[in-house]
Amino acid sequence: MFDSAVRIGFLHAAALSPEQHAAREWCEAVAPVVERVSLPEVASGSVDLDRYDALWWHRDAVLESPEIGAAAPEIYEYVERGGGLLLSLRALRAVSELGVDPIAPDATGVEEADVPTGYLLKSIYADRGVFEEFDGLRVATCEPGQEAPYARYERVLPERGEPLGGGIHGEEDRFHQLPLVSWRVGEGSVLGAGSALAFDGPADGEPATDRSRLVGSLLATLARGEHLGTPRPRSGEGLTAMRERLDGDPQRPSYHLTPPANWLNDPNGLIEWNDRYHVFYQYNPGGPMHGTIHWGHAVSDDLVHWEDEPVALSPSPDGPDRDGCWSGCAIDDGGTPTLLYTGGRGRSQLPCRATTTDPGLRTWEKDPNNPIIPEPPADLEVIASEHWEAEFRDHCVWREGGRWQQLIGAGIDGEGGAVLRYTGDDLSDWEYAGPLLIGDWEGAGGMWECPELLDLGETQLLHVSNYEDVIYFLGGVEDGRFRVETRALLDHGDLYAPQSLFGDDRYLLWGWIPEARDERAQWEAGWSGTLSVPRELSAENGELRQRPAPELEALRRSHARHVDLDVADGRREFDVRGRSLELRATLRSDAEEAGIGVFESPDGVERTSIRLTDGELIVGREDSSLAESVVSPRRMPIDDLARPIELRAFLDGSTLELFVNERRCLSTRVYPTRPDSDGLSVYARDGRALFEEFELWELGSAWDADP
Ligand code: DQQ
Repeated sequence: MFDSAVRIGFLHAAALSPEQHAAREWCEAVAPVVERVSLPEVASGSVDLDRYDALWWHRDAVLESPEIGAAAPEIYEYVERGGGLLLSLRALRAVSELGVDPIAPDATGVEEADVPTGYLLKSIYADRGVFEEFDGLRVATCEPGQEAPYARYERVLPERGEPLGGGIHGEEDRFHQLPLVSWRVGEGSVLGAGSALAFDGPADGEPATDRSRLVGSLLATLARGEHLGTPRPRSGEGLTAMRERLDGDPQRPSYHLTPPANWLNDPNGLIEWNDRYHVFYQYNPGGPMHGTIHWGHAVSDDLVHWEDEPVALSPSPDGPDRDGCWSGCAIDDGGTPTLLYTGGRGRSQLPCRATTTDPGLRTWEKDPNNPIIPEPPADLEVIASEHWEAEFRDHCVWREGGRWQQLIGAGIDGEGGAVLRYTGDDLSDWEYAGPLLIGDWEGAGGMWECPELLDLGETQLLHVSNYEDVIYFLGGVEDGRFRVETRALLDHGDLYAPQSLFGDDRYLLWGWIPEARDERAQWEAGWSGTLSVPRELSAENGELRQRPAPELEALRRSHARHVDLDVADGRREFDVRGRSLELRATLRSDAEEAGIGVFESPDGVERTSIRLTDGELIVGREDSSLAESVVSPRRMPIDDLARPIELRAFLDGSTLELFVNERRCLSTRVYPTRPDSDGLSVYARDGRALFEEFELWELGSAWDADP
C-alpha cells in the first residue's frame, strides 16, 4: 500500500479521542512512519510540515473553528507546495476554515446503522488507482452497529471540489449524500472521506478490511502526489476529458448534446451570440441524478458540432438560488447578454437575473437584488407542493410594444396549470399582468413548467410541459389572453421541457429526452439525459410543421439508398449496421403491420420496432433490451396524415427520434445491451409494404474537434 519511506503526519487538535487512537494505531501498523502533529504546534510554526508526504486529520468530535485557527494558513501552504491532506469524518467540515473551499459540507452528525454502510463510487472514477482494487462501485466500510460521525454534502456541492462518490446504506444507494470529494490546491491535493469510517471497533470483518483499503489507498495516493478527479471549476478541456472517459459506452448518444458526465435536464438560455450558438442546460456536477442544479454550457459554430464550456451558473451559498439554478432563458438586453432563471432556496423558488460582459458567455454576474420578483402574485392561489410553498418557475422573455414581456409557469389551486404574464420597462423590474392561459380542462395538468410563446407568422405557438407531456397551442394573444385554436402534443414520446432559439428567420427547438432506466443504472452509466436534435418549427396552413434542422446533414457519413423495396409478408435485412444512424423512408402499406426494425441483434433477441398498424405509429420496446424493464410502447396517431408516410428517424446509442410527414414527432429511449444490437430491417405482416425510398446514413459525432 505505502512506499517504504512514507511519512504520515497525524493531525489532531487536542488529546486523541478513542476513535483517533484507534485510527492512529491502524496507520502505524500499515505505514512506515506516522507522527502525531498537533494543530497548536503547526500554528506556532514549530513543526516542519514538509517532512510529511501526507497529512491525515481524522476527527470524530464536532469541529470548532478556533481549533484550526492559526494552523490553517500553514496547512494550506503545505498543500499548495505539493503536499497531500486527507480529511476524514468531521474534519471534512474544515475545508472552509482551511481555505480549500468556501462551501463546507452542509450535513453533519453521528449515525449508527443496522446494516453495513459505506461509499458508492462514481463510475467515471472507479478505474482510478485508488478504487480499482474494489469489486464494483459499492464499498461497505462500516460494520452495522458502529457509531460513525459524518460530514458530507447533501443539499449543496463544494464550489471547488469534485465529488467522487455517494453513500450506501445496506442495499440502498444514497446518491444525494456526497462524502467523498477531491480538491486540487496549487501543486497538492486534498481528499475528503466524510462518513462510514470507524476504526474503534471490530477489525476483522469485510467492511473493516475495505475501510483499511480505502483509507490506506487515499493516503498512499496523496503521499505519491497523485491527483484524483478533475478540478473544479473545470475548464472546458477538463469536462471534455471527463466526456472521453465515457466514450466506450454504446448506449451513450454521440451526435446528441449530452452532459460531459453526470446529470442533464432542460435546455436553457439558448442564444446565438457573436456568431456562435450557445446551449445551456440544467446540470448536476454532483452525479447522474437531479439535484444541486447548475447551468452547464456547450457552444457550436454550426449547430451540430459542440464543445464543452465551463459550468456557467452555480448556486450561491448566500443567494436565493442556494439550492439550485433552475430553468430560464437568455435575452439580448441592448447588447448585454442577460439570463432570467429560477433560484431555489428552502421552500421558495423565485426569478433571478444574471448578466455578462464576457463575449464567450462563460462567466455571469448575478444581480445583487435577486430575486427580482419577490413573490408570486398575491391575488392568485398558486399551488404548493411537497417541496415548494408555491410552484412558480421558468421563464420566457421577449420585447413587444416598447416593453419587456415575461411568462412564468405556475399552477393555480382548483383550476390547473397556468402561464402567468409579466411586463417590465427593464429586466429587473416586473409587474404582474394576469394569466396568459389557464389549463382548466380535464387532463391539462395541475402545474405548467417551461412555458414558451413563439411567433410563427401566420399563428402563434404556446407550449407548456405538464410533468407528463409537452402540450402546444396554436392561436393568438388577444387582450393579454391566449386564444386557443388548436391543441395537441408536441411530441408523442418522452421529450420534455423544450426551449427554442430564434435566428435566421426560424425557430429551432431542443428538448430534454430523459432516461427511462432506473437511478441505479444511471449511476452505473455515469451520465443521465440527452437533448434532442434541433427541430425547425413553422406553421403552414394552420398546422405546425416540425423538421430536423437541415444543418444535421453535415453529420452524414456513408450513405445507402434503396428504391421500391417491396416487402410482402416478410422481412429484409440491410448490410448497413450502426448505432448512430439517420433513416429516411417513404412508405405505402396495406399490411396489417409494416415497419422497420432497429437496434437489432443478429439473432433478433434484442430489437426495437417502429411499426405502422391500425392508424398508429408504434415504437415497440418489449424486446429492446435484455437488461432494462422498459417495455411500454410509445404510440403516435397517424390516421389523419397524408399518404405515403414520410418517416425520418434518428438513432443514437439509446435515443430514437422520429419525424412523420414533417408534422408529428416521437422521441424516446431504448437500451440495447449487446454490442451487435446494431442491425436494421424492414418488414410487413399480413399484406404488402412498399418502401418507395429508403435511405440510410451513418452519422458522425458532435464532439469531434475536427469534424
Ligand atoms: N426542470 C427545472 C425546472 C423546470 C423543470 C429544474 C422541468 O425549472 O420546471 O431542473 O423539467
